[in-house]
Amino acid sequence: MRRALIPLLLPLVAACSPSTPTASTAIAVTAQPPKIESTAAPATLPPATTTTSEPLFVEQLPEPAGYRWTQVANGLKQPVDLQAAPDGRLFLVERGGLIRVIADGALLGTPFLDLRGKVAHRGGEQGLLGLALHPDFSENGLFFVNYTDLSGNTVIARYQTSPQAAAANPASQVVLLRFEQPYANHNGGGMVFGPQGYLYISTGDGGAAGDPQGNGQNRDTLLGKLLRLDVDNRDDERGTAYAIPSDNPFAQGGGRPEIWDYGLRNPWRFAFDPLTGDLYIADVGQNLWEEIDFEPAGSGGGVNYGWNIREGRHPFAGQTTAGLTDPVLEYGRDLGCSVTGGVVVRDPALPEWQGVYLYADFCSGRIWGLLRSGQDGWQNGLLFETDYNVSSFGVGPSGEVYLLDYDDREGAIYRLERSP
Ligand SMILES: [Ca+2]
Ligand SMILES: [Ca+2]
Repeated sequence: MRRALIPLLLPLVAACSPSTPTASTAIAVTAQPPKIESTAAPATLPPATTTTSEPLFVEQLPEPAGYRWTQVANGLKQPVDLQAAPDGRLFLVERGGLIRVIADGALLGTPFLDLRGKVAHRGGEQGLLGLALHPDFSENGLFFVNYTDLSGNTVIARYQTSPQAAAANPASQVVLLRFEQPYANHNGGGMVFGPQGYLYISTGDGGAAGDPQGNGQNRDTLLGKLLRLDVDNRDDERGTAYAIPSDNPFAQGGGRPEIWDYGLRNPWRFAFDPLTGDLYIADVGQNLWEEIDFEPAGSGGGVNYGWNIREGRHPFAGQTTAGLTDPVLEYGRDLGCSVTGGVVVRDPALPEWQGVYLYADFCSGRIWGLLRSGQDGWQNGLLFETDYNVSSFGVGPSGEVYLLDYDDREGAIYRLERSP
């Protein structure tokens, strides 16, 4: 079976983890971490540590035996995203189209929003895939969703609610962007507000295998990209309910003005370090290599991450390397089959984790840490071996870190904590 035909969120994969993880399971490291080369970072990197204040990054990855993933909710149906409201609520996205709520530690029966009538979730990769709350959500009640509609095409839509309301008004939908998906898979799905308050959206290459349409390298399509929109303004000239930030790399031409980066295959999840503004993109590979791309704060965008000329650091459809940015990390089929991008830990309760970028493999359940180390290098280490199908990570209102264990019925949320 061709690797590309294995959906990222293969429902049957849940059958591969028959044991339901129990709460408060401490998971020991039982395998050697993958070997990665130290990769020289771009010259624009700020120092990884500073002597004038608290270090931005710990010097070593933490010893994982002192930590555990504690279950905080279960019984979810295919959870794929977690976002925190400023008032402490957690919004959980179920792939079928519900946004559910955890309030005061309890999973509520009434959903925050029910999009099941608008969302197709055929195969393993369609559905309600991403949620982002406006940075001023507590004042304006705006939030944004990314889903595949009943025709399988991608919709980016805005909703508005009273910030404290238990449920959003489904009639408040304003579609910002809609674009055709030529195949059912590779729909991206990530939605994150960046340091300047612009909304970043990850799109897949459209699907099938090997990017047959060449979308990753085609700057005239929104597929295979990271997009960057100004959702606080509209563009009456172009007739869009969003505006193009004037410093987007192709705002003046050379490609669709919404594009921030390109050459991506299926960047399901990406994250900014909230302290440094650095960007981490986890791009799901084709047959051989899963990868983590790194873009330092202050990048002007327009970065070409290589797909489909390259898969990871290896030739795929071509031999050139000119103008292409390789990942800072890759791993092969010996360690997993589908990377799930995580978050940079900035939990004040876990100072020994400061600056560690967590990521996982959906198939193998392995969870690694990637840490900027010194001026120009990286540490990477296997931290946890689990039987979770990690579909996403999230950050709570206090900076606490969660992971989502994907399952058709027993989907669960876990929080990273120090072992007692
Ligand atoms: Ca697609
Ligand atoms: Ca790449």
